Amino acid sequence: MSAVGIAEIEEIKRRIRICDFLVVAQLFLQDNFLLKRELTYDDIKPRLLGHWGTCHGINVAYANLKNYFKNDTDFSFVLGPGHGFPALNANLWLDGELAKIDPKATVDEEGLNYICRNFSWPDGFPSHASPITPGVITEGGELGYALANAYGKCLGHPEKTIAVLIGDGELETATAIDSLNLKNLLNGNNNGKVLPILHLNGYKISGPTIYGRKSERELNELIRGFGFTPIWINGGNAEDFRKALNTEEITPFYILKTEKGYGGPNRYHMAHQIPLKNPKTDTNELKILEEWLRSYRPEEFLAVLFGKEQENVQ
Ligand SMILES: Cc1ncc(C[n+]2csc(CCOP(=O)(O)OP(=O)(O)O)c2C)c(N)n1
Ligand SMILES: [Mg+2]
Repeated sequence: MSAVGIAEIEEIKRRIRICDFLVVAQLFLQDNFLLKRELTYDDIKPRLLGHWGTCHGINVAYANLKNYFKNDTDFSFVLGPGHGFPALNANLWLDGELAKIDPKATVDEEGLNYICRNFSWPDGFPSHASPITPGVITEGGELGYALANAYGKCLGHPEKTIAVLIGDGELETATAIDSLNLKNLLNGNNNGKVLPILHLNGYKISGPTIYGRKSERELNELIRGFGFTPIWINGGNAEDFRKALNTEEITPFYILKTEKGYGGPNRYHMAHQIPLKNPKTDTNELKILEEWLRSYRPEEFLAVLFGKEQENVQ
């Protein structure tokens, strides 16, 4: 496939911006989702529960992969860190996938309000991916199985390509690291292709990851030792992503390097879960939250989005 064009880069960036905004809106807001007026304490959910830190990286991977594989109906995406559910749900909502199984999740203002209000909410969406999420058959809280699932899905299906996003903390689990050996079982023409993507954001909950602390050379050698070719992708860059996906290497292993919580408010942005604890009672935090939400310029893309109604926004 060719290099990524300027228009496509703009589309990818816009999609990431929409989804990042939707993540923050789901985590914090119970009203005023489109910021049509100034935020007030009443707009904030009473109990803040969900995961911020991993979400931007998921949105980057989702947008770039979706753009690249848009004409391949045999492509699928497996998401390891199920705690990144607000990002997954944002993408599924945007594409109208959620509306197929949940008629209230329409791709319009009402549907947006619905997914935001009901995230991590009694009788609403849980904080992690779960069987009510399209394409999810397990509870998404346990790390380690993504890669093995993808290899299993490819077994006997040469037409399939499956990209798997694996957290760098997740790769510390015995299940995940040992699953790299499955590559040796799936060689040949009878099986599909798995594209592992390590989400190297350097942290797992509040601690550093082992892979984040290894030198680039050490990590490359580890990956080569499993028989893969390491290919690095700078998180924010669509050209790098496209170049990486265009590789002619037969066994690529992608390393998507992002800053945990990229785009979040200063000082708090690396938070694994909620970066601002008290926007419901603290004026300063409420102000930071409002600036953060407005930094995605929701009024620009939402006008375009709802102008298009149900159309698939690439
Ligand atoms: C098997 C297992 N062990 C521990 C946990 C607890 N846990 C939840 S999230 C998390 C950190 C995940 O870090 P990483 O895979 O790097 O994801 P990200 O940084 O993208 O959030 C851990 C250890 C878990 N969910 N599953
Ligand atoms: Mg991590």
